[in-house]
Amino acid sequence: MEDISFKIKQKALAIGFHKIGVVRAEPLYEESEHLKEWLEKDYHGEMAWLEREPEKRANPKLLFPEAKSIVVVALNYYTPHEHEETSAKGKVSRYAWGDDYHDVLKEKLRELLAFIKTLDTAADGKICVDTAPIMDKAWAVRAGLGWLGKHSNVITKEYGSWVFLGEILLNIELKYENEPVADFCGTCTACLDACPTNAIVAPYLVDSNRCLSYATIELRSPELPEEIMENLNGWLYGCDICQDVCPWNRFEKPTEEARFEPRTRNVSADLEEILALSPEKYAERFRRSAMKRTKLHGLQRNARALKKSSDKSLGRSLQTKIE
Ligand code: B12
Repeated sequence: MEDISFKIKQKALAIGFHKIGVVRAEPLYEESEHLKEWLEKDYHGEMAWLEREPEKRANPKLLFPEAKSIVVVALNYYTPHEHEETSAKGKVSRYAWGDDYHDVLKEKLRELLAFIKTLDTAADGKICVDTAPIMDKAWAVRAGLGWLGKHSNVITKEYGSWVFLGEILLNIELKYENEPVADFCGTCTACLDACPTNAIVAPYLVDSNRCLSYATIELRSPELPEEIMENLNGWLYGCDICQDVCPWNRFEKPTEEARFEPRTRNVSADLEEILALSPEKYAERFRRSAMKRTKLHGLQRNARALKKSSDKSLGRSLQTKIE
């Protein structure tokens, strides 16, 4: 068992994961209480899928009954590029610049599971990345990959919070030796202070209804709420403000994963180009990209909102000039 756990960790690093931890599969009692409270406060907004079977989301054995262990991984997605601050373009969040992380992580986790099956022929597992009813961040914290930041994302000492998370639920016992990482946020409130819509309603607690990332990605309404539109700060898809201001992200390191390098014109997208996109062109440009999640009408809604808000602020600045 000792040997298998060690070999799995070695292989995971060889496959390209940046951090790995192994934990016992068991119910997440404390986290599930927080999840229930969060759902009761409607902090999940229109993400109805988060209401479905919350007990399964907090108990891996309900998701994969044979589960005994969970292999948790983190993959660095930081690439050394910056956004352009111009009203003609819309900012895309770092996590969506390159290829869809779901595909990249699942491919790597499949390779790792296949390797585990060579070590123990009785081994079987379930791969989870983001969309599965499981709490990726809670397991990353339990596995000692990092701590839960006040912006509610997992922060690692080595790569900051620019990491994707994933798991393999396994039907074999392994050696569990991960020490939880202390919370190094301390008294810092940079993320809470910087969020233009006060979506981080309390340390570690995000109200999605106020979050620019939620509004630009998950919200399906034909127009963005007024308060969001007035505070878009140039974001077309997703939002990185709470991470950009985090002092722990000064330890960011470029990833070796070439598929996370930005696609052309995908860091700051030209708004006129987005508004002129046909469904065919859209499908071609965002093939195997996480940006597909908001669909063409969502992306063009966001682009219209950005144009409207920049025209408004232009109007305002011209008005002040006249006065
Ligand atoms: C729903 C969701 C969202 C929602 C809601 C975000 C949220 N904070 O929950 C929205 C659409 C807003 C969102 C946005 C983003 N997301 Co998202 N999202 C998810 C998803 C699918 C579920 C998260 C979840 O369960 N939320 C429910 C709440 C209740 O759980 P929680 O956030 O862990 O909250 C905990 C704390 O609040 C804690 N708590 C409550 N009170 C208190 C008090 C104290 C004192 C303490 C210590 C703790 C505590 O209890 C809760 C449970 O442990 C996960 C994938 C997954 N399956 O887990 C990805 C995931 C969290 N998202 C991810 C990313 C990258 C993002 C964005 C950065 C993308 C972007 N740049 O636009 C933003 C970040 C916004 C933010 N600051 O959270 C990554 C985060 C990776 C990391 N390093 O942590 C994940 C893990 C996907 C992945 N597999 O990589 N996301």
